[in-house]
Amino acid sequence: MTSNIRVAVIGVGGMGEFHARTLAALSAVEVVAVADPDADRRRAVADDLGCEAVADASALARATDLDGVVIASPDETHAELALAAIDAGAFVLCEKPLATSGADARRVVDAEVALGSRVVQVGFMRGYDLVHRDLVDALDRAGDPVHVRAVHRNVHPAVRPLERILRQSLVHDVHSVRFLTGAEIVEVTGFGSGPAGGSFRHVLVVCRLDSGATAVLEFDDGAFAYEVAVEVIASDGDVIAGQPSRALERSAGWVRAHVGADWFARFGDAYAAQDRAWVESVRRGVATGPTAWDGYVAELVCEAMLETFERGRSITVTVPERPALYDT
Ligand code: ISE
Repeated sequence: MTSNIRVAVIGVGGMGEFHARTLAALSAVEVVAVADPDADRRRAVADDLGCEAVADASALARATDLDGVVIASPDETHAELALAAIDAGAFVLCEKPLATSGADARRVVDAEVALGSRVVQVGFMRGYDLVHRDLVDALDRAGDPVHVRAVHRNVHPAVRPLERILRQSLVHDVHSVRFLTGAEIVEVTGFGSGPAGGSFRHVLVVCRLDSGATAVLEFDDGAFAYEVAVEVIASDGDVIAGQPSRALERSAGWVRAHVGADWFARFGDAYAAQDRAWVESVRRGVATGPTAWDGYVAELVCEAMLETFERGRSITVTVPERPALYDT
């Protein structure tokens, strides 16, 4: 493909607007339309980018003159929009979660398999983060992963339902465990604490992997600052990836460093690198990065995590056989 790639962005809330602006700044890309149910929001972004503002997200996903569609709308809409875009012949960058049920995520996988080519990338962006890439390099020398400790802290003033915490936040840690170990999570046991009323602030999920390794996902939704850290204990060494180091300010009896309260400060570069990689894959004609299969398996683990909290016992995750399309 030599001309500019034509892209639409569906959903221009925080994340979608970031994608739209990041993509519009790339020389090889033309953002031709944005969709959002909020008329003021879609108009503001469209006016800034000089593109069309569309109210009907499904119609935009079905448009046949697009090379790529970015899906950053509410989670429940992801799978249907991805299916529509695949059907219309576009490449897809879909924010996580790929779907809000294993069955719907599987429909996306099946659509790709029927097409016979990979066209979907799921927005698990940590693999584009320098610290995580460093971690992967170091793991090559550290031997076989034996245990992963994934720490994830958010600053959410309002209590989120557990289902949102799992599908929007812990789903990243599930993906981290999978891509750092190359193993599947086959059993989960969940523990939660505070506040009362059907959700939790702290969520702890202990996982058993099919390699024999273990993982623990530690999540806090009411933290003082945004943080993602991961530690892998391996057969020949340990690898730890914490917060990237920031300038230390020493004054008036304090030593402090800015951390930030949201993920853009920590992962802005990774999101931008992910978007550039996606554009490159669209130009080359085959999706790269985290696959629809990764999104599907992560959703199966999310369903099992919900169940462990509902039933108060360990839940087995059965990962079906992976289609050959996802072999490389
Ligand atoms: C958010 O949607 C993200 O994708 C962030 O990376 C994650 O850290 C946060 O927990 C999610 O809510």
